[in-house]
Amino acid sequence: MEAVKIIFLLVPLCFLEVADATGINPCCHYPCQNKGICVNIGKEDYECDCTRTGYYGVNCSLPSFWSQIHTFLKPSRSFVHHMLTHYKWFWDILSGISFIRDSIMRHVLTERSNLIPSPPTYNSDYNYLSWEGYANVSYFTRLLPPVPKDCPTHAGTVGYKDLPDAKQFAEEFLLRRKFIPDPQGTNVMFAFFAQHFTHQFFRTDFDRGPGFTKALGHGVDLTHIYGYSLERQHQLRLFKDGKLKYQVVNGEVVPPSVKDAPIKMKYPKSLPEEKRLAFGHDLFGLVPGLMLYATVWLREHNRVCDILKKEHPTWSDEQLFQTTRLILTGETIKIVIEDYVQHLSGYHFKLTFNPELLFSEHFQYRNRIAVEFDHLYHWHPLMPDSFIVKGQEFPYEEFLFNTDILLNFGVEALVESFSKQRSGRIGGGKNIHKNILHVAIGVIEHGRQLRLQPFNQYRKWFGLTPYKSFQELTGETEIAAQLEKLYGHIDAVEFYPALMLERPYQDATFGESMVEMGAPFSLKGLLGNPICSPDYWKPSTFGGKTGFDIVNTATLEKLVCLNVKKCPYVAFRVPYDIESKDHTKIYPGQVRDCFV
Ligand code: FL2
Repeated sequence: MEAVKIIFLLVPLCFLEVADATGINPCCHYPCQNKGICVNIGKEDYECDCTRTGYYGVNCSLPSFWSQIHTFLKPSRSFVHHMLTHYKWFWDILSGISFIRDSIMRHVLTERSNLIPSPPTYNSDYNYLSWEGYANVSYFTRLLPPVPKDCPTHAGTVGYKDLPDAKQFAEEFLLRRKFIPDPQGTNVMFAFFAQHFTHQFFRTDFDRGPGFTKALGHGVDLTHIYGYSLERQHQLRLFKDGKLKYQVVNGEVVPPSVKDAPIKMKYPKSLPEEKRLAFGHDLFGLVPGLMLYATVWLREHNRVCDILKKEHPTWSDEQLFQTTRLILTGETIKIVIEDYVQHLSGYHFKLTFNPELLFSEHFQYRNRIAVEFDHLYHWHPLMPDSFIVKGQEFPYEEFLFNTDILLNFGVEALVESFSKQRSGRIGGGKNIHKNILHVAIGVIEHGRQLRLQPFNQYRKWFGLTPYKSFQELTGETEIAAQLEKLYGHIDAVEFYPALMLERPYQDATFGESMVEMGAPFSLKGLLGNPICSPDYWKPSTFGGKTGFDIVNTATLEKLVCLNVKKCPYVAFRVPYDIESKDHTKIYPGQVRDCFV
């Protein structure tokens, strides 16, 4: 009886074509559901290609038998998220049983990665599949094709013709009034890690436009450490024992100055040459937090070179360098999954980096950075109002491009200070410091130039239900009403603004969409790395068991503490009293034992 009812309901729906004689490109209505592909036929007609969507019908809206079963059995995302972020005792037990832990992790990785088309599909100039779009890696890829140029509104057919001014929008909804601390206890150490790590693959080529990238490796290639051209890499290398160039200042190993490694770096004209440090990434002189990570990774590189050289005294400089680079790539991925994402997700389930989990699955070891991932990752609310180093407060003006902060305070002091300073909450709005608000404005403007599809279209792509109202999006009424006035329709809300203004999860850094959209890109990028493939993932790739062990036991704490004299407090969250859950309580002078 129930099934008959469903069929009666669905049949009229599915044959209801988007028919209008208005001359509007019918694909502007997004008629094709469930990832069906909309193809124009003539001027006013269209066809949905439902191949392998699990749905059929004119608009791919009729589920196959298995799709119905699947939908019926699938728990909602927010339920899964609730489970994962609560019941610690339960996850402690599950995480302790290795085959269960492995099955869950395998499930997480495959489910998430399957949401990312691989090989990649569209880019900002090709809203249909093309060889150019596939082969031209100067483009960021796109999950969803651009909104057709002939649509009546930016969102397709709904919403107002004119969008709110990006600057006014940012000032109204994104600008920080009073610092909102992150409820998960995220610290500035995390914020700088995010910035340092992601800038290896987010390098928009503004000369060509917001759809282009200068990071042609499209993933974790460590070009931010080694330079993005062979020429740059060679300038940074010592050509002895595989090592990188360095200098010793105040008894500390730090990156070389541009005198010793003459490469192009972005610094203000006033900064003298000997204070200009040389990094793989030309912008890493911007903040001491980036300089800090560059210094730590430089030391780590040279430390690993020493270890490899001891085991392989006959190896050339080149082989020592290349093998060390692969080891550091592995360490990076390990730390990102098990420390960084572990913290960010707030999950009690213990995440693991184990490429072998995917060897029994169909998985493509390749990655292409999507422009949506780049936009989503503009986490500028993380940045605090000012930076506290050893009790001394630095406003932005004194902090930016200040290489003296690294040289005078040293790695230990910076790590300890950044680890104890709380960062801002990303989601929920009104938390971007005025000095960096222009970056968010830029993202909104680029999103428009790129004709990104509206937020709800992305919700659907990621298997989430589209929001039905502005109240549902923001979880309140005041901002919701203002947004409604500006956009007119919930289906017209833009991608980045919605991610920032979505109601965050309870006591969390951000809301459902940031997790559900960020995780697939992130995990695909991490596990899609060639070192995770069956032919690479073996001890010999990393110079033998010793190197492989370095990868498999890497942690943020070891990364820092094996490269300093006295181990500071180092974590991605501020220290807190576990009993009282009080994130603001800091143990004065908390110091851990050194590993060495
Ligand atoms: C945005 C989201 C993530 C990482 C970077 C940017 C992210 C990745 C993974 C997960 C959560 C995230 C977790 C581990 C997940 O997918 O679990 F927020 C299912």
